[in-house]
Amino acid sequence: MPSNRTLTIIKPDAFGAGKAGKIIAHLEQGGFRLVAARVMQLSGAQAGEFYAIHKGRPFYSELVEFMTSGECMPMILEKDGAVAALREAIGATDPAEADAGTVRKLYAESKGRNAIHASDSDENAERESRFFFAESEAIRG
Ligand code: IDP
Ligand code: MG
Repeated sequence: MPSNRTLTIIKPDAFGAGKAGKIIAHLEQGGFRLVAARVMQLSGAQAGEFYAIHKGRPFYSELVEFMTSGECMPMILEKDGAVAALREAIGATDPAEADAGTVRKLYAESKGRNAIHASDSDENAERESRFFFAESEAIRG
């Protein structure tokens, strides 16, 4: 996974509310290019494994329940310095603390139901991308 790619998920709150198109347009206008995308509903096992790093945290079961509550949209995005650029574009975890113009400020409801996921390192971007996509599914390798 080149370091100009990262993994995002439009979460069930935003996808279910029909905000996927607006969020993708916002990201494209911010210079991100869509490399791979799918629509799916996560099983409890999938959400638990994806967020295994948070196992034991007080919000873990709420997070797994939320992430399995409806369809979501995992995507691989490409931009120079993609991981840091996307973290900046989505804003703080809690939309109340997110900067103006960020995806979470614009589209998130709460700290839990916060519209979008973004990988936090190149290593996790690689792991998370492989969680959802085969290497052959990401265009241009
Ligand atoms: P991040 O998504 O900004 O990287 P993390 O701390 O990695 O934030 O937490 C992962 C996800 O867990 C958050 O996006 C949010 O959906 C959920 N979460 C984090 N903290 C809380 C909380 O205090 N209450 C409820 N849900 C939370
Ligand atoms: Mg995180």
